[in-house]
Amino acid sequence: MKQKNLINKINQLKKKHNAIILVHNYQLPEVQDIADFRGDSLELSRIAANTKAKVIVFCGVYFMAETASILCPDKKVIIPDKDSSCPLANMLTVKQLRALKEKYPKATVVGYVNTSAQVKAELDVCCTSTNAVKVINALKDKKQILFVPDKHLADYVSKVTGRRLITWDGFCPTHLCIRVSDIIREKKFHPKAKVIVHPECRKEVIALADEVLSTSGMAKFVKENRAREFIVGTEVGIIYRLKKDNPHKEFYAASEAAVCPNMKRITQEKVLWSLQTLKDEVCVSEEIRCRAKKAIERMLQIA
Ligand code: CIZ
Repeated sequence: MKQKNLINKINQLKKKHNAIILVHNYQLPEVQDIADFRGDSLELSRIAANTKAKVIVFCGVYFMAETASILCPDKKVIIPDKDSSCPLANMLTVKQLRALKEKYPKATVVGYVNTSAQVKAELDVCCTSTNAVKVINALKDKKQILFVPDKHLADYVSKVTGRRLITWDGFCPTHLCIRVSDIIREKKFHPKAKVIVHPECRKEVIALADEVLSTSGMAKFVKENRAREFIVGTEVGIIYRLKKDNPHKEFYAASEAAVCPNMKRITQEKVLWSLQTLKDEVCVSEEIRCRAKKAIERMLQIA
């Protein structure tokens, strides 16, 4: 089908089903182009919760669509490719988390949003890369904190807050593709560029950054900052958005290897299929949903 026809069909079906398309910052350009809203996982979930639309087409990895479903049980959340999973989220199972909680029974458990709904149900508080520092700072009275599953984010948060955290050995394989040598090379090519990196990067990379930011933090920072050039240390998909929003600025990927294959599974064809079939629906059991929602609500109260 020709691209124009495909987009027309998507728009007709959106109207028919009262649907909106939410697209994560790391998605393919063709998917970003049909977004009603783009953002990070929490921004998108909050839009999902507040929209009048009845159907949410969530273009991101599975845990993100689950988060939207946790926050809006009255809506149908569908994902155009249910196999878009997050390797970092898959690195911590409920069983592993329960064993860790048994080892540290008095610890407050903080979990990154990159976790399954079942793992979220075991948390005291959830956090995102935008608010992790705020969340930890708000737990001043807590003696012991477990921070799961990303050890690099935990290391960064620990450094900024001065809090010792008990961590898990999880990591994002895509962010680990970004190396110190990449930043050094790009800085040589673009000496005036500001280096912005994601806190899921390794600490040696973070040490070379001008700013450490989530994807929504990056979108805001580059818009407001006077610099005209930026070296971007995160999944390369965000560069399409940054360039589209800031056509007069230049963006250079710290590493072209930082591609998340799961984020690239969704295409315009799959979005059309999703709207034609209203599949695949993301379902979280009511018991898990209510417990997971509490951890998200605690985060929202703090941040
Ligand atoms: O919360 C998100 O969307 C993730 C995983 C990263 C980010 O910084 O946007």
